[in-house]
Amino acid sequence: MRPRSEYSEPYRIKVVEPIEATTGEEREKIIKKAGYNVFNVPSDKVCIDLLTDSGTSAMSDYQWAGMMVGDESYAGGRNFYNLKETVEEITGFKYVLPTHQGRAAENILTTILVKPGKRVLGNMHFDTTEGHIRLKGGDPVNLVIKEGLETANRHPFKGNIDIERLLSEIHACGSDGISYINITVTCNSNGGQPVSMGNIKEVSKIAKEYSIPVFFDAARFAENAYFIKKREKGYENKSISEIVKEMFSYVDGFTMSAKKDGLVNMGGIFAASDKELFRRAGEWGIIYEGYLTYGGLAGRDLEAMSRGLREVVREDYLEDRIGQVAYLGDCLLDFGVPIIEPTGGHGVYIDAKRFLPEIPQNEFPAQALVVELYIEAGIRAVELGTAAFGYKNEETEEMIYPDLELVRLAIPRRVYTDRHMHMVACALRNIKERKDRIRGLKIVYEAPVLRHFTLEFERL
Ligand code: P71
Repeated sequence: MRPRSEYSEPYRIKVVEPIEATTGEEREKIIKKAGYNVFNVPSDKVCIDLLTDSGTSAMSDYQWAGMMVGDESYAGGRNFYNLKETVEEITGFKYVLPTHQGRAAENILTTILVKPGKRVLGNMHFDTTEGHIRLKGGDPVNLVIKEGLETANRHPFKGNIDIERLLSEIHACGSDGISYINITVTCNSNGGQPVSMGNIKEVSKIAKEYSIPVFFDAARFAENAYFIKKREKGYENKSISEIVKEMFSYVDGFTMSAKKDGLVNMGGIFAASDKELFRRAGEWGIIYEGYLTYGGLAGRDLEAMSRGLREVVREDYLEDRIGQVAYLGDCLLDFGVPIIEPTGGHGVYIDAKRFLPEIPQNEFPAQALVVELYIEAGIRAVELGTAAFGYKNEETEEMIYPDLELVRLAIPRRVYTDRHMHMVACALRNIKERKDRIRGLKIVYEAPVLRHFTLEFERL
């Protein structure tokens, strides 16, 4: 194993959590009983859990210390004011509403901005955002650049919005036909790919011209800023904080799942610059989440979030974080495992179509690989392919398959070491050696909505 760089992690470890070992034989039984769906596997039967980077990160001693100074007053607690001050300092937004997680902030935003029958334009809306837009009668439209969907294309900003397509959407339905524009930074759905400052600026300029509000889905804002610093001309000597400030200066507000770059296990934020819009958001916030100064969270959670947001914009932290993701990607490429390149901010995405070309999409190649990875080494990944996004056209009864058939290895922040990453790569190398013997799957149980959480399969 080669170390990833001459530098080491910018932290040392004070508390550890044991990982219980299981045998391959046990895992065969467990995954069969789970209907070949890793969501049904108890987490203590998982060795390395890469299901998600959301809410799974390790808090610092400073964040844990903050939990002890939680002010649990119903209204006006001190931790809310700390959070508000932090958010204003980092993003420039002074109207801040805490929520219990990201989708709750999306619920509020879509409730006030989505007009039935009107479109919401974006690079690629995340599932929960898309769900909320549709629930309010809106029409989510994805306008990511074409390079964003080509897994081997090494474009530096594969999360960018296609400006030509954006303009033709606006010309086709007029600004009245569009509720708002939503830019997801980084773009989760195609590999945690960043959006460039140039693209954010241009989208914002066009939106202003047509009086369309622009919001960020800011779940991974700091990781996006790091890529801008590393890849965009003119930003190499700017600090992460300066880049973050500039990014947020181009939008009218944001929703944020703080479970990612907030470095907390639970929490979210809604923020906006317009006082009237924020007042309306607050009205819904009170009904859905709780009073304005706690939004479904305990005071101690607000303090941890406030401290996490200050830690996440540190460059040494980001260098280590994104470096670890790139390291896993490099190990996999060395072993000849096809992945989305370049690697993004929060995980490595394996291209199952290229890895298991013999298994057709109707036999769930990405899910079959998720199952193999669990059996091989107790590693839990998540399928982002036919199980998650395939559906039947109700009129024609025809199955519609997604373009991308991916297995996501999402990496929790500050949780696993490079040796864990190396073990993941070795497990995939072993699977590659016996991949001709891997069989596809068929569905035996399926729920009507969000089926991938509860699907049950049998091996073919
Ligand atoms: C991820 C998640 C968590 C997740 C959510 C739904 C199904 C499976 C896993 C959540 C996001 C996200 C973006 C860009 C909003 C949310 C919702 N991601 N925007 O990637 O990535 O945030 O979970 O706090 O409600 O595993 P929330």
